[in-house]
Amino acid sequence: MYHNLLAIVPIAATNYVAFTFFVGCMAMLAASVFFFFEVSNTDKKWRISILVSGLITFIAAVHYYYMRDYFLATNQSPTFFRYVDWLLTVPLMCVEFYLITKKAGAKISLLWKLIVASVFMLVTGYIGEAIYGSETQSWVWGFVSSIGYFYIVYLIWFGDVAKLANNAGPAVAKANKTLAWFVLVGWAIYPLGYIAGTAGGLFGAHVLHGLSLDIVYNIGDAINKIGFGLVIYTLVQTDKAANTVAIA
Ligand SMILES: *C/C=C(C)/C=C/C=C(C)/C=C/C1=C(C)CCCC1(C)C
Repeated sequence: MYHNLLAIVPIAATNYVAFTFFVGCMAMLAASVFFFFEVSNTDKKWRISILVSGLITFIAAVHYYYMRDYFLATNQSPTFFRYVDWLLTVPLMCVEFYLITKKAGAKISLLWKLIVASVFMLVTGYIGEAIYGSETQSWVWGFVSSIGYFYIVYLIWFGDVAKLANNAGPAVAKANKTLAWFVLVGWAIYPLGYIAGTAGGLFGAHVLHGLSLDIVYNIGDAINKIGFGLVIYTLVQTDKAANTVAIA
């Protein structure tokens, strides 16, 4: 019986789901340490932005640690924890948009629009993935969820976020453009995974079976959470360089 005392479950070489949970956790942790240390190196006006970048990856790291455990113990997708993670981190990504456009006059109501749209997108997505995931229902919930997604895309590409970012100087405008591509292309990984991996998603084709959906989501998270933070970090560096030149 004593082997039960050993809490470590080995990860088989071909267990790609567990592998991506493990590597994802380490990558998120490393990114968090980097962002947290950089806070003190950062000009006051950008500190909260860098801190939020670190919080996003740190919250993900903790969830990944838990999801890897859950998966190894049950061999099932940790869908619930996945959505709890997203429900915390995606609104924080909305906060990043608010923070970079605040100096150009972004109002708190803009932040709320982004947050409400993201929560709507995630709650309806969860219903389609975990509660009513049948052939006839999952595509309906996926469709409804996409309304929230496209509203966010609209705000960032053409709406208030884009307008304010373009008035906030070239560094912010450029960062917003890059983040907008992340939201349009990087975030699209999730609905594409959903379409391929749920029963009613692709006219019932269901090409991605079971746990491979986790691999798709894990890759999406690594790109989007760490990438997002690095765009903010680059913005801060660009702004610093521009100010140094101005003073000299
Ligand atoms: C760090 C986590 C991020 C950036 C998660 C983003 C998730 C999405 C953009 C999910 C979108 C979905 C749809 C647009 C429709 C189908 C259901 C979802 C929730 C997968």
